[in-house]
Amino acid sequence: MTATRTLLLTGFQAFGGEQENPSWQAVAALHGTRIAGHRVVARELPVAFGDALKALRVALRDTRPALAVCVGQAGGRAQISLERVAINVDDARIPDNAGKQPVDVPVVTGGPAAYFATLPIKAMRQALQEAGFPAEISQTAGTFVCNHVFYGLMHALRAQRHVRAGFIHLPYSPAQAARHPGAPSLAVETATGALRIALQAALRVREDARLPGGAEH
Ligand code: PCA
Repeated sequence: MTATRTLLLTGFQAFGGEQENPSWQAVAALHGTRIAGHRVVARELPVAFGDALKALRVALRDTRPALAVCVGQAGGRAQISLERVAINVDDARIPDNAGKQPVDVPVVTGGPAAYFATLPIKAMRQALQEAGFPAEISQTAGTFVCNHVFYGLMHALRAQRHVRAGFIHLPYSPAQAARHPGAPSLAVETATGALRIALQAALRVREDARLPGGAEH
């Protein structure tokens, strides 16, 4: 009997004065479903430097996933951002939910400057766009808790190259955007459907498509 392979998804708690976080709403909706023969397990992470990574490491240990994708909210962005690179720096503009505000400190002391996602991000973008979802490659996940978790994820899996991993940022939900005049938004059900398509592509595509084009952020 072959054990069912696991797809670990994480989303975040609300932060920065928001009432909700679409990243958790979208991944929670996929919890317990199957994507390309994989069982989806969703976990919620605190928006707190250090504690978020502890919770992520516990989730990785518990689930031993074949694919691990962390998801966060990027208020102000209009498209689903497939993140290319995690950098070894914490530099917070606002305090996290535990009141910590690290400035210019490494995520992992002595770690490499950056890790690339090991997801086929160009093929994922293509699959999303063909299905009608707004999607782009992003060259920075910022320097707040999302980049911290993305870097910690790639660092934790650095010796397990067969486990693919990466990070996806979602726009505000419409409820959030209503409190930020002019900010773009994406319905949570749309984000959930988009994640399913992106993850299917991530599980099916072995070698990334060589398609041109990054993004300005
Ligand atoms: N977005 C924040 C942290 C949690 C989240 O959903 C970020 O982009 O760093």
